[in-house]
Amino acid sequence: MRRRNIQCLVLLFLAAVATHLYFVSLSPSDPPEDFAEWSGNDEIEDTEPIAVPRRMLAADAHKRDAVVAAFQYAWGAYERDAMGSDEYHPISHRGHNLSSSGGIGYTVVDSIDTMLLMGLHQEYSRASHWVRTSLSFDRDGHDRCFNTFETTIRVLGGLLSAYHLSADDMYLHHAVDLADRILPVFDTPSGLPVTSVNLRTRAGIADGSVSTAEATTLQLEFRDLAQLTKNATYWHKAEKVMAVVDAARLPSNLAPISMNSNDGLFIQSDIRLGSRGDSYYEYLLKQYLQTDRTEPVYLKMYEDAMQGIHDHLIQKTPTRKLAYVAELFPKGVNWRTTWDLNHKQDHLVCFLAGSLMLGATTAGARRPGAVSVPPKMAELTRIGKRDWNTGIELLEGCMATHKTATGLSPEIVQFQPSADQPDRDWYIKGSRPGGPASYDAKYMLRPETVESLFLAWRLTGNKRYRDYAWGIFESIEKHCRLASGGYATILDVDTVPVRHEDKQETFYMSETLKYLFLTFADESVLPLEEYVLNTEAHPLPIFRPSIQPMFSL
Ligand code: DMJ
Repeated sequence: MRRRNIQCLVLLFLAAVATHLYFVSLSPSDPPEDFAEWSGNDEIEDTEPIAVPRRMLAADAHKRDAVVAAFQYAWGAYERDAMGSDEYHPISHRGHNLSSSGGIGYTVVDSIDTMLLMGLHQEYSRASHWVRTSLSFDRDGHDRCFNTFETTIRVLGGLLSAYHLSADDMYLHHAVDLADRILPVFDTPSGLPVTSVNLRTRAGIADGSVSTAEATTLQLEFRDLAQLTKNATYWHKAEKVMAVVDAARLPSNLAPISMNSNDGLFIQSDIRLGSRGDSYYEYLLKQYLQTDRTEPVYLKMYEDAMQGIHDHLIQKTPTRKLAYVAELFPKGVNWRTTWDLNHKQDHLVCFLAGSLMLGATTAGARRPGAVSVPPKMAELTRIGKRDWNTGIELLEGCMATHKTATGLSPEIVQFQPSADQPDRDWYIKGSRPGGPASYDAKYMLRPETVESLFLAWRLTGNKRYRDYAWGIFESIEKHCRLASGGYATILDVDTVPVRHEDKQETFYMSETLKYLFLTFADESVLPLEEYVLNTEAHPLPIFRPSIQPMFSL
């Protein structure tokens, strides 16, 4: 009898070990079956949702501090070699300005709120001193101009979030100065902005077309400034763009990537969630959230766009069923067009996974503010559940693209089988492990996957996402960190030892390290109920507008 008991115990032990090993062995490309149910919390749909009090997500202090140390390493090298320069080349130890007459704070301003969130007082005090003594927008720029979108998301966004987190008026004064210099870009026949601006002469540089993402990713910043200053001009200029885009919409509710700033219509061009398209979709949701869900017009645009994405772009690979977002190429002229599906996904698209999850728990909540962590399916609308599931699946698809020699994902992936890579159902165009690398094979310290992992962690509390984020951080430490200081782009994610390119992108300190930090920090450092993050990860507070919006349903 005793022997049988011992046998039973041994069998039970072996079964427990096998179960444990099974779950540990789940790789990014092998999501558990019925993944939505696993990650969320499915319950009977008709149950009335009840707000469940919950414990705050606590910090993982060891990992959080490692990310802070990485930020100090990146900033320290920049400060040593290139303090005040717009861009940083860590291998040649030099900076570079977008203007021959001096920097406009591209890197310094972009990094300040990360220092504030991380509690880096010494770095912050030197950076704010530079802003106080050296920042000027009285600059011509190379070829006399700056990019409207990049200047807005990095510098205006950075100044606004620095103001919100520090309450130092200096940042607000600079933000007003910069925004006033940018405002002339909206003086076009349609109201769509032009791509470039001369900050010194305060003139937009007209070139007829503007990318959709660039035109529609200025709104959080200008609306925030309007709310702070009570100057309605900022609001209405940015808002007019959304009315123009809404009027130009295609029946699919998807947005081609180019617009004509004269007539306000789409130019026949690709449809994609990657470059030149991405943050149009991101800001539909975030504009709705920014004003505390008081503007249903953005909810409608967002829901319509997400329907279009589900109808036309979301795909799964035939073998491993990896979810991804394809692109559409137009064929034909003057909109007598058929569209070809292209199974290509930019790293940039990985923002969509977290954005869909955030949308599901806010726009897709049956009762606003009454969604558990992780959400119970009864708390979400039908569309909310669809978006939640798609977000989770897309995130697994993005993680599968990290199955490379470096553990880092390439700039562009083709989600199609290739004879060279039988063990994964995607490949990098023009590249072969160990061979010459194409542009697509780079990892340039981009944030989009860790941005989605941060949101997934916050919205589920599931350690799986922290583990993924930590894996990416370790790979960055191993392959992108330079012994001489700073971090650099790597040329081919599939070749080790890696070769570097002489560039530390500004979004590494403003976005990638901030999202990693927030993933391991205490939730109270930045509660999602109180802030939206602009597309450069600058947090802006949620508010009820004191300015009367003019664009509505
Ligand atoms: C950032 O400048 C912003 O996130 C932008 O919206 C897209 N690209 C980069 C980071 O990859």
